[in-house]
Amino acid sequence: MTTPPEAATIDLAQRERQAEFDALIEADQRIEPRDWMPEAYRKTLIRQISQHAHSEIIGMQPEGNWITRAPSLKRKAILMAKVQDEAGHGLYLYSAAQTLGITRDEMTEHLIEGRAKYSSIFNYPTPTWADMGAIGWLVDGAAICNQVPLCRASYGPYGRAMVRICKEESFHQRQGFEILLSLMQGTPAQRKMAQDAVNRWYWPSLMMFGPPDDASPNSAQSMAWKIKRFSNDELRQRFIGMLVPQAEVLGVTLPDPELRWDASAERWHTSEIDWSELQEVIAGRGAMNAERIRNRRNAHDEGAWVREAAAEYARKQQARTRSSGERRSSSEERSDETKRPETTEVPS
Ligand code: FAQ
Repeated sequence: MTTPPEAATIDLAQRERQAEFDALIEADQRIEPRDWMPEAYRKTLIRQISQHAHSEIIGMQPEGNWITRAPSLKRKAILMAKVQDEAGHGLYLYSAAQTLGITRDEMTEHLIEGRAKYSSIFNYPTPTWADMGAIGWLVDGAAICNQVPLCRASYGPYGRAMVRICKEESFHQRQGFEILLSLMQGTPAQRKMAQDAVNRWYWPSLMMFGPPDDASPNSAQSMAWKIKRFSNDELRQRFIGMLVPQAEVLGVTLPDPELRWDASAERWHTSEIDWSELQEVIAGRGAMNAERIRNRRNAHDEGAWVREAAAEYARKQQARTRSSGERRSSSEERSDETKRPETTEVPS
């Protein structure tokens, strides 16, 4: 059977586009929204970027919970700014995902219907002020470890969003460290509160990097496409290496009696991570999953009038710009007509 000539042409064009895409990836160049990309690459990016955006948006809740109860005006102002930054990160990331052909409405719908994933870490409760310190130090610390390499992600809009986000995350991590340091220099009750928060957030923060490499179905392809630059386990190891000296400065104990540097293997030896806990939380059965989604859905419903008002305002602005544009172009036409005899005059 012979291939019809049009099919052969399409096939050739497809192979050429794929070769161009592969060459860009190979040369460490950026893929931009205008470029052709394989469908699976586009879908993977939508999956990862939208999950990331949802994480930032849901991630506002555990700390938002403490804004009214922060122990001083200064702490309140700092926490409010941090939570606002997270909203901003979510918006950059939704915008990056939108360049791939999904709408913000679709992503929001997936989230509030409980169909979208977001980071497991935000499904744990925040019962004490020390949790704000532990979130900053451990959760933002893990986020930085994971996200600095994403600044070099092969997809341009994602990489560029990550550069701005990482600058703010490093400030967030330091403010968390500073909360814990103040508590550790305080009364025995404050030190106990700080250690208790570290005990509760340490293991979940290690789980943020995802399942171990041999159980991570997406890693190999995402690394081949240079979306991810390091595997989940490599980043987890790097994170532990960052925490150990910082824990010493703080005077807190990382809650793993087996934690030690294994010089022969050149890696941190840890106790076995409880992967069943990660699976349970990802499946929606963590302590706070239902409440986080309920709050997000309520906020979305209660914000309907704001979206309607903003859309109406945008519509009116557009109509005004259009009609003043029309007025301008018709008056330009008139003034062109009055000028025409001068400019077109042919000297005799
Ligand atoms: N939680 O094959 P892999 C922040 C899912 S932002 C929930 O290894 P991949 C800032 C995964 O999606 C924190 N689900 O997947 C902040 C996949 O499911 P799918 C968020 C998880 O994509 C701080 C399946 O398991 N950061 O903290 C988790 O190659 C403070 C198999 O996993 C990002 O999103 C998990 N922990 O690697 C805000 C960074 N782990 O989609 C407020 C960007 C895995 O096939 C306060 N994302 N899953 O159905 C990434 O780097 C990657 O997507 C990973 C997962 C590393 C999260």
